[in-house]
Amino acid sequence: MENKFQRILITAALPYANGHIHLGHLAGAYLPADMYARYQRLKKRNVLFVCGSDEHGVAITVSAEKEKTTPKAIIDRYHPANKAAFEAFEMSFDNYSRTSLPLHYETTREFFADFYNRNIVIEKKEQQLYCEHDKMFLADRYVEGTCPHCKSTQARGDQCENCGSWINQIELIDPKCKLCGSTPVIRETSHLYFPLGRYQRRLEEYIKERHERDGWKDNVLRYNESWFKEGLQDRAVTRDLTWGIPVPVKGFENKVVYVWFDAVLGYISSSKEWALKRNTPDAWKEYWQRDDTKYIAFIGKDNIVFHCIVFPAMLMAWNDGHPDEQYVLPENVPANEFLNFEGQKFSKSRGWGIDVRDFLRFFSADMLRYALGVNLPERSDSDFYLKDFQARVNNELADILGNFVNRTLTFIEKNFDGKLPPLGPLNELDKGMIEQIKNAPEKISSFYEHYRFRDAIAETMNLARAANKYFNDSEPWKTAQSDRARCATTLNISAQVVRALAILFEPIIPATAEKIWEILNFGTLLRSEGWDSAGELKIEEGHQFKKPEILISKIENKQIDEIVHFLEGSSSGNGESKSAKSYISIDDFKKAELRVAKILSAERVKKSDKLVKLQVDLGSEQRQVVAGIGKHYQPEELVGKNIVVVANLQPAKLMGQESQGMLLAASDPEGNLVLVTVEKDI
Ligand code: B3M
Ligand code: ZN
Repeated sequence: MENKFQRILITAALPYANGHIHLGHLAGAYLPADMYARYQRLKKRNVLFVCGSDEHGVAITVSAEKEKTTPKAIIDRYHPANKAAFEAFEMSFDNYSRTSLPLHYETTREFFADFYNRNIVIEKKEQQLYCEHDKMFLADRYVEGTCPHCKSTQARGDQCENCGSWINQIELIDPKCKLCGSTPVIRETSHLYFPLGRYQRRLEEYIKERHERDGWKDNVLRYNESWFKEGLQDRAVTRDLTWGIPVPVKGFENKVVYVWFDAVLGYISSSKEWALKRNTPDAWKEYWQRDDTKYIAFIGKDNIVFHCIVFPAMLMAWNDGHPDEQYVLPENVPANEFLNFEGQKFSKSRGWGIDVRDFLRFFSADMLRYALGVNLPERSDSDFYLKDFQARVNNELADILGNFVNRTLTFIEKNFDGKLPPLGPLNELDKGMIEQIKNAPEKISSFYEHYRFRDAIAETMNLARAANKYFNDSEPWKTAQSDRARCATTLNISAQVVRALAILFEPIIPATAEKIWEILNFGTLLRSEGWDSAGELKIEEGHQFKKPEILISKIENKQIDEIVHFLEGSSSGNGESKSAKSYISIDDFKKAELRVAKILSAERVKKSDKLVKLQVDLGSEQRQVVAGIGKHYQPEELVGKNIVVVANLQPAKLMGQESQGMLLAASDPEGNLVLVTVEKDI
């Protein structure tokens, strides 16, 4: 870190409070942000790390409509749930706020009114999509259609998830109202616009300068370049909705502020709330309004334009009019790509993926942090497979780190009464090991400073790996008999490495690091020496350790089976999505291609008592369909039945087996599945 900086401000994207956060969210923004914050605190830097729930926008109102409840009920359910999930995952936020707070309304109004008064935000008439059936303008996610850029058919009125473009809704091809499915008409309405185009040149310079100074990631630079190439356009920052922050401008009181305008300001509000809670109401300014603050914004790739272009432009606009209140702009925006789960994109609507709170019912936060961390989608999308997860935990966390800590302390317990033996004359192996501990903090630091978290973790685990090798090569179990002083030296150095590992692993697996400190019998005061001290031999001869305990227990196959069962149960339409009843249009229904199929053969999918693999004949072709009916039908009794399948469903992989369609079934009051069959061969 450049010396110029006195403080580090860290933000992680504010997740919408409209659903549970899942593993993909963690890998995108939260785990890297937390590792970075913990690392910087260990470096003794002055850190403020804030986040909170994003509680406005159509993401919330659409969820409310689906669940037949109010937006308020939705945010009041998911805000606490997500806050708790983050806590369980050991996120070390200094504050986790929410954008429904009055404090946040004030911040947003202050910016908005200021922009209006200074003629930055101006009124324009524009063409918008209007649904004549629902009698409303279709803001953002209320309309879906084909993306004009990548031709994905699931683009929304504000953004295409597939290619990341920020869309002007009337550019959508074949738009449809999300509520009733009908084709909207174009009507004129009036909105307030933020003149993004006016800031293009300055934004390009800003990014160039920060990139030269702090090394921005290629994926982030590429996105921004494509934005600049297209040319930045003025953007409407008001919406015809009732949910949101009312526009603080005369004549516009019936509209609300566009969610992205208020969401990015949520970082500032969260910092204000933090300051208020500690009774230093102005302390937030030290982070936001001083140019010796280094501000790092962690996000997932779909939020790049808002953090690299929109938010900086808003802050520039503010700074231009307020010489005494100069906000810092992000020094870097290290956005990650996406994480897939078992080979497929996380999808709330398809029920694919796993929520953090559910995962943590089965496994510890540290196991998840480690396995996600080694596999973060830093440069490109990456995959999370349960089998990999198990292997990482067992072969690395348990067999390398856990084993080294355990064998060192067990050996000292048995041979030296649990006290640190003296360090004698050093041989080459000892010198090599000491050299490695000495170099480790700086080497790993440089990865953290450059947002290379996967490399930081690999390098940290390498130190534990080297320590195991040192222990093996030194053969203390032999020298315990033949050369006690030699044996003592080996164990002294090994114990020093254990202490180094407690420090260096803290950003990655904080609860395990805490356990190591406990076993080392170090009070908080003695641990407070920080990151750089990991390279030194700090434990004094004679120091009494506690009785060692198993640090990380291995994951058995049966535990993986349990979570797989759980996932099979939750992806078949149980739970929350059940209440999500809303009408579809006849056109929607026509999209589903229902075909009668004869079952030719059926067999169980290995390791699953629920899934059955069927070969079916559609008349014109044969297909493989994987269905969750194994608890209700024996494979033999299925053969020959005429069933109904949705033939044009996107193929999916279930436990590694491709399914090229979905069969129809219904459940009786006891929860037994009954296949929908056709009486005759047709
Ligand atoms: N809530 C989008 C998301 O959850 C949005 C991020 C806001 S960051 C200020 O992905
Ligand atoms: Zn697109």
